[in-house]
Amino acid sequence: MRKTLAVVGIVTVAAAAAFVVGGRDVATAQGGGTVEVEVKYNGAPVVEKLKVNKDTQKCGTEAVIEKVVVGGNKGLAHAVASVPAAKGGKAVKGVLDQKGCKFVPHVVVMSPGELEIKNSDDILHNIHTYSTANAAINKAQPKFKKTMTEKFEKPEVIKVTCDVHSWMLGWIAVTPGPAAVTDANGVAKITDVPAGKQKVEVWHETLGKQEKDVDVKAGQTTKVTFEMKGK
Ligand SMILES: [Cu+2]
Repeated sequence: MRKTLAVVGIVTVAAAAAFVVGGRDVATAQGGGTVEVEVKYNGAPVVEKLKVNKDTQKCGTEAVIEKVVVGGNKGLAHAVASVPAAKGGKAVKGVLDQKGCKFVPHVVVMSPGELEIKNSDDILHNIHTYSTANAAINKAQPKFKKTMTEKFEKPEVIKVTCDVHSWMLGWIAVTPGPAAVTDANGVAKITDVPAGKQKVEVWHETLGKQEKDVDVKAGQTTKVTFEMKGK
């Protein structure tokens, strides 16, 4: 009897999950379509390692700097896929953390506006941005300052480093249109893209930029593949 009850419970949970997914699909259909971007790279990963002798209780004794991350099926991670001309979509607030003496995520996408910068490490970090369209920032974030907020109003990809920990490197992609970052398999799903002909742009920190035309259909997923070339 108990077994039967447990099975009923699982079925109910599954039905609830299906309902949520269905609801999301309806929302997408109203807002436009989805562009599934696959970014491939034929070359080898680029990883640099550095000995660390500072704040080792938080940072560890070795920093791994991943410049080109290649995952399953030659997928390129940490690439920004965006539709820059499709303005007026849902605003996305960026959140960037400093955790284990790394910027997490390595690449954060955000709409023009506010970025929440966290310090989860309980040690001193320093936010140093290299920007041209937005004002550059060079600000200490002591361990007691768990969160600070900065404004980036102009579209731009901004390099961010920490002057306390020389290996820390991250990117802030301020995008006017919908955008997403590729995962470990090189896939990024851009949702709420207006239907019609759109230019999809892919950017990677060392492999550069590429552009492709995509015909987006409302309520549907359009797939497009990019192949980044080594330099
Ligand atoms: Cu730091």
